[in-house]
Amino acid sequence: MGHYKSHLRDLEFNLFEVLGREKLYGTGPFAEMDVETARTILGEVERLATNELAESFTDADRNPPVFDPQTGTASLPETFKKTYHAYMDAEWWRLGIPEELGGTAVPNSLKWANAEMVLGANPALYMYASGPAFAAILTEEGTEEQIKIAQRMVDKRWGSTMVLTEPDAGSDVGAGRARATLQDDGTWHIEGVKRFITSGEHDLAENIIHFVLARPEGHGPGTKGLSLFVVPKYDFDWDTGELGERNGVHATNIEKKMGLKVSNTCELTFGANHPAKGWLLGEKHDGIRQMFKVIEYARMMVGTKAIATLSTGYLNALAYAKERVQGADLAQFGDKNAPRVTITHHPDVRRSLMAQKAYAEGMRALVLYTASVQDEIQVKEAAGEDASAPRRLNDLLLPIVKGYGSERSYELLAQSLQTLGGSGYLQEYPIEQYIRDAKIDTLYEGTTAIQGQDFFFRKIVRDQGQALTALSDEIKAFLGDAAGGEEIAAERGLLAQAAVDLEAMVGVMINHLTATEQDVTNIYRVGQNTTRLLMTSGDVVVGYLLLRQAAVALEKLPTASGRDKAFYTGKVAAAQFFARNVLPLVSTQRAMAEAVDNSLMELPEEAF
Ligand code: ST9
Ligand code: FAD
Repeated sequence: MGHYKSHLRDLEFNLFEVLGREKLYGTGPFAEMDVETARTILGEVERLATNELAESFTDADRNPPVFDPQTGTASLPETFKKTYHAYMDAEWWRLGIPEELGGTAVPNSLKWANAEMVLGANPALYMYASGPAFAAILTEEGTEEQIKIAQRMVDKRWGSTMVLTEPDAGSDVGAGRARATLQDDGTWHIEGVKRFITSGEHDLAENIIHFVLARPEGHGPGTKGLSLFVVPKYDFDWDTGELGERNGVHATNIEKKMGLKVSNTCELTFGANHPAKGWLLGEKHDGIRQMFKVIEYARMMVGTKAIATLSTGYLNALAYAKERVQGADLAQFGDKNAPRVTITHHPDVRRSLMAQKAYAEGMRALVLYTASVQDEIQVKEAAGEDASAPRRLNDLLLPIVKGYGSERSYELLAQSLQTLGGSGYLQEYPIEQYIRDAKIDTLYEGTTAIQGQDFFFRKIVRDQGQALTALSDEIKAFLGDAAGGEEIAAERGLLAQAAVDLEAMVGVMINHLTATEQDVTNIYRVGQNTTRLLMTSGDVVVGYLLLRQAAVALEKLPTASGRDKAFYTGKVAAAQFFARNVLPLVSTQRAMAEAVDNSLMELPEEAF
């Protein structure tokens, strides 16, 4: 048995018992889909993930690729190549790829449910395998002619990258200095150094298509002056895909990292000795908007990766705890001869396991709930209807999935490790690697600080609170229905109070923002609270989703038996635990947000 422990039962519970995804099947854009097929796909992906995909996870960490400056590449370990080809040959990557490129239309909820298992089993694999997903940006934003590139990418299974970051332009993408110069033949030459580029160089595919932000000569400063260019590793015939000359983009270094070691993180140098030829994506200089389509996808992916890792971390910890015998039952503290028990008998271990379970399952619910909002966008757009409301809601939820999902997963993975005691610290178990591999999730695709700012300034203030109000109304409607009855009445009360406190927090931040009209330094008070708001909002949404699940479970429990009974009982327990142990903290967060002054900002730097 490999390291990866999936939770297919919970994925299916979310999709079919809570979110009612089956109602979309057989209609609209998903006319070809039915529940049985969906369950078969999930089962097959689970089998693949737990076996072939998980197989190289440890070996590729212990024997990571090493950069060879002579050849300018870092070959991937054979074990990982085997995994990669097993995944590509199984063809599940076609789910959600545009049909015109040979993909299969599926609701995003099904796509992300499958993605969770792949990302949990072998996260770097998903990234190396995302060339066909990248091709979609060409179908949406490219010219008629450029759609040929998309088709070649899919047919030839080429790799792909998103290329934004530079040494002096990380969070501040607009500080990028890479330049683009128009050539007489309509192509562009890119010059500059990009760093930290995932999958920027490898030997899994014969070609790599880079999507690069660079500034054309004479264009303005900041992100709005950037354009998006398609730059291949090898030039190629757009009709046949036959490879031509090596293009002037080269890996000049590959980073040595804390974790996710098999994922090559590359310094890419463009146009040093030889021109790096590229094409402007589409016909307009509109790079940052176009790149954000990729970023939105990648932020969803990073959140899903983090949460998938926590889930397998928890399930590994649980399996260990059920076996590990240590100490006597606390209730027998007076008896030195009391029998030794498994650690699941200890209240403190139970507390920690339940925290891991509640967050892992609550954040899975968050991912799939967000994906279900994306389903709604897909359905409405296919029907030619206005999809702005679900779009706004999806926009609001994305920083929670990414920022909150990654922070809480990293935090709770430490508890998964703790459950194993000293053994958790050993490489014999997967959790130390999970922690190393998951740390990156709070950093790339926009750090948590950036997610917090995006959440407040763009997704709440700029949206004039429309999506937030819609979500808050949804929670109020759930509370109004008294779903789940008496059994979870107290917990619904805790959710209601947390929702009030959260609204008040937003209110105080808006007041601070408004007060910048009198004194601009009030913006610092907002800035001290943006991450707090993001994290607190995540707790409230997860609390809501867990209680929604508990209400469904309570309905099913009277007729459930065996494993189902245990599953539903666990659902109610997780929701109650979360409501009792996490939601009351929202009041404290509110009080802290209200009390924020600017003393921190007035403190001289030397005092730190
Ligand atoms: C990275 C990669 O870290 C790590 C993993 C790699 C994995 C690769 C595999 C992934 C698979 C991908 C498959 C592809 C599938 C594609 C499918 C496509 C169909 N939402 O606020 P302003 C835009 S990569 C949407 O003034 P600043 C918007 O156009 C590196 N759009 O920003 C806006 O204009 P307007 C990741 C947004 O102050 C414009 O930007 N690096 C959003 O100029 C300007 O907005 C980062 O993530 C949004 N939320 O710049 C950088 N926000 O307002 C993090 C902005 O007119 N830094 N736009 O609409 C930031 O995000 C900064 O906030 C900043 C600030 C750069 C945007
Ligand atoms: P900085 O921006 O310097 O941030 C440093 C600290 O300051 C952070 O804590 C940050 O939150 C904080 N901070 C910065 N600005 C602000 C602000 N305005 N307000 C509040 N806090 C702020 N990039 C790509 O383009 N493509 C890739 O494929 C890619 N893959 C990556 C893979 C790995 C393994 C790594 C490590 C990075 C990757 N990146 C990639 C880059 C990644 O997106 C950046 O590292 C990230 O955006 C942060 O930028 P930075 O590292 O320069 O940190």
